[in-house]
Amino acid sequence: MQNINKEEFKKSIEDYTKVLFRKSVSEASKQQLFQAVSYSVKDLIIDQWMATHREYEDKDVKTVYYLSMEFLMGRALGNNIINMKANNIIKEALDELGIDLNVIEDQEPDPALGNGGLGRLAACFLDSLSTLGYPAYGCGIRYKYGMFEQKIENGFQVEVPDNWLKDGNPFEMKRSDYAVEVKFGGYVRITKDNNGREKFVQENYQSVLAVPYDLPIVGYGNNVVNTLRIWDAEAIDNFNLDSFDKGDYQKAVEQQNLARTICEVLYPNDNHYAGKELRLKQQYFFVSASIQRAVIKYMEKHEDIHNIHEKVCFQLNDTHPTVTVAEFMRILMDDYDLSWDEAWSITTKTCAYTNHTIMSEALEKWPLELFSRLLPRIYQIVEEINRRFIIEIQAKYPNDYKKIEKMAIVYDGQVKMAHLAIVASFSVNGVARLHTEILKNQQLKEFYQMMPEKFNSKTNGITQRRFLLHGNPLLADWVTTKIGDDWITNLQHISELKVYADDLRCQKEFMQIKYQNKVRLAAYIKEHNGIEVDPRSIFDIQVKRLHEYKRQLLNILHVMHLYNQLKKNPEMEFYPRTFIFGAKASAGYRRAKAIIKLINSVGDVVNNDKSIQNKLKVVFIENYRVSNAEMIFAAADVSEQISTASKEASGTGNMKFMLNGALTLGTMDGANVEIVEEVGEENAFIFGLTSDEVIKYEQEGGYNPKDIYNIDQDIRTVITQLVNGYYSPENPELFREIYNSLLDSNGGERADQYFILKDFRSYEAAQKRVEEAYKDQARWAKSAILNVASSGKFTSDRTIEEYAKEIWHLDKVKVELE
Ligand code: 26Q
Repeated sequence: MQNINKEEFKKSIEDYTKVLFRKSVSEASKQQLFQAVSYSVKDLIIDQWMATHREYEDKDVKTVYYLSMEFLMGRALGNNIINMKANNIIKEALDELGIDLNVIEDQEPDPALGNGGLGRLAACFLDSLSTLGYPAYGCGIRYKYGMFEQKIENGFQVEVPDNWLKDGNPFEMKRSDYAVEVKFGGYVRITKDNNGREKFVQENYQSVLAVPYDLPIVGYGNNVVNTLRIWDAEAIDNFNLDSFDKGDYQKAVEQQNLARTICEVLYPNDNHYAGKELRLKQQYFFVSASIQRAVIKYMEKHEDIHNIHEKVCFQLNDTHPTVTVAEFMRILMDDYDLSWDEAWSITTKTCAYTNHTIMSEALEKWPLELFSRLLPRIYQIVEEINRRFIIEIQAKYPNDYKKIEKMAIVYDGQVKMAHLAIVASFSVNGVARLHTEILKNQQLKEFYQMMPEKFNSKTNGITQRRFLLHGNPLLADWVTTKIGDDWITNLQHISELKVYADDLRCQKEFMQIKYQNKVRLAAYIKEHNGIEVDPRSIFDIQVKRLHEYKRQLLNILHVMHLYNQLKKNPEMEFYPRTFIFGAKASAGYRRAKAIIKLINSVGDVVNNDKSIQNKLKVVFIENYRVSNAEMIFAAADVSEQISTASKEASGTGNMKFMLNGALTLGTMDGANVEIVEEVGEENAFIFGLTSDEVIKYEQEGGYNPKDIYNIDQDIRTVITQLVNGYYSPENPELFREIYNSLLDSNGGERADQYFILKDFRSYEAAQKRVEEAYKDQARWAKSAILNVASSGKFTSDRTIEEYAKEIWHLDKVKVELE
């Protein structure tokens, strides 16, 4: 590790406030101090960053390029300081300057270049890659506006643009010398080269300049700094806007507009495909730039392109970067004169694909018309991949046209990106064991039967450095006092805590820490929501993107039911409970937004009803994001993971809650299955249909929720309250759509397609078990400690080791500082 000199660091901060803002430390604003501190930290990172890349070049290492439309990084300053193990010294330095590090950290905008799970997973992976010493680039887009900021107005979600770059980003580094051109549209002219071979030339295209910005990814205490490279688009400036030639002028303006729009904004869709032209432009833009650079970099060190797969791997984060396949083929054939077979052989040894969802509405299928117009050369290559693949299908399954219908890449006027990704990749993985099994046996079964060797499972993980060490310092210190600090890089060892689970004093200490974290969250809620919550009540939390399959609706319907019971019988046994929600809904997802309004409406009624003596509170935390998530996980007693079984590929919030000692209340879905396997069913609350049962119902065309509605009086009461103005007297029709979705089928959509009424009573029973368990504080504490102690499997360090060994075949490096 590098030695940090406190006096020099203080001087650096003083210098930066001067140079950047012409101010002394005492005159500078908090935001200016954040900038000065961040630049000073970046200075400390630079030598490690350079040393890492020198080592990579010297050893000519194999590198993974993690291609992702999303990187949900969260704030960098605090994380960088922690990973440099510079927390204490920097705190001291700032103290001496009269600056509070927490206040400074709070000035940083939360870089939100992602929607939810998939983007945050990419961020955790980068942290682990650096910490483990694996050579890697994250490749993505430098959106000018990230995930919108959510405001709640009168209970409704309102989206506010997230101008995260307005004060500049002190950690980024523009690399203009690495800019490349990316071409769109036009047509392909076929000519012959000197040897009579066909050459494909794209003509009359529009292009933009892709300019990379690099962000350092600091490994924990090991001098390794990898790079997150995010691309911005600039106008190509070789066109003369003063030109009198009308055609040129028009084209120059169009190119400028293209450059302005491509990186403007992140699509706020989560698990939902929208066939927008700009989205495809974004995909090709960052993919083409990343692949071009990867090839140039390789060729700087090697004579011949034929062995590039020995040094380079492209990991596709879902289908969003799948044009990688065709772009790489294009470069190999058109720029390096390889034959189809040579190019195909290399491509299929370089690309690997991760599937993150089985939700059919998330599958990317691009209309041929759009795809071929925007990417004419890429489209030709996709057609040829498809043609050859269909010949393979026919050879293997003669006369079986069903197979072609199910597996073709180009079919029904669409390009099916998942099929392209599978056919061109040497590895196809799911993100939890159950998810991978569903892929193999249901959703991708034809592909699995034809190429079983490609399929593998990599259960997701999370970084304990952000979600325990940084987010929950009290618990982190407690763990370290008990078992030492090895868990920070070897989470498996956290199982050593198990011996303390039965120890009364340890249980008390643990519950005391949980209580303090609940006090911290209660203060945040008081400040942001104006709601008073009791930190002694059970904190029951569901935070994640709002989606019907995640069933926030089941949760709030159950709250409505509890409230009805309390009203009927105010003296009933009832342990005080605070139900906490946090969720952004995609801007165009009407039903999801109605559910947010419902949660807030129920909160308004319940929280202001004196007759229930504060036993029940409902809080909706505005603008849920990485920075407040860290605090929320730390304060949770109950972790709500209640998706319809088979729908949640993995979930990663479930792991963050577990690491912070919350007990899972969940269905047997995604990684919940493996969580329960690790911690034991007696330390979790499992309910609901199994994925097999759900899949069986679906194959039979669903079930009839009216049977439940007719028989079950309590459920009927709750459902009726959706439309009788009980929670929306000003507009009783507000929740009509939700009501209808639970009882009636609609077009292709089944009634209650996510089995909310079907699982309601089972959920209620599990909630009763939660209450009983919590009353026995010793038993609860034991279970909570066992959750922390059993979370070792769910570190992203383990996940990345598996990817590195089984898919990427990377070697670790050691970086020494001179
Ligand atoms: C697709 C096309 C057009 C616009 C947007 C999209 C789009 C964007 C984001 C489609 C899907 C996503 C995000 C998916 C996602 O976050 N999936 C989650 O991935 C996690 C990490 O593997 C899992 O833990 C979750 O279970 C899964 O839902």
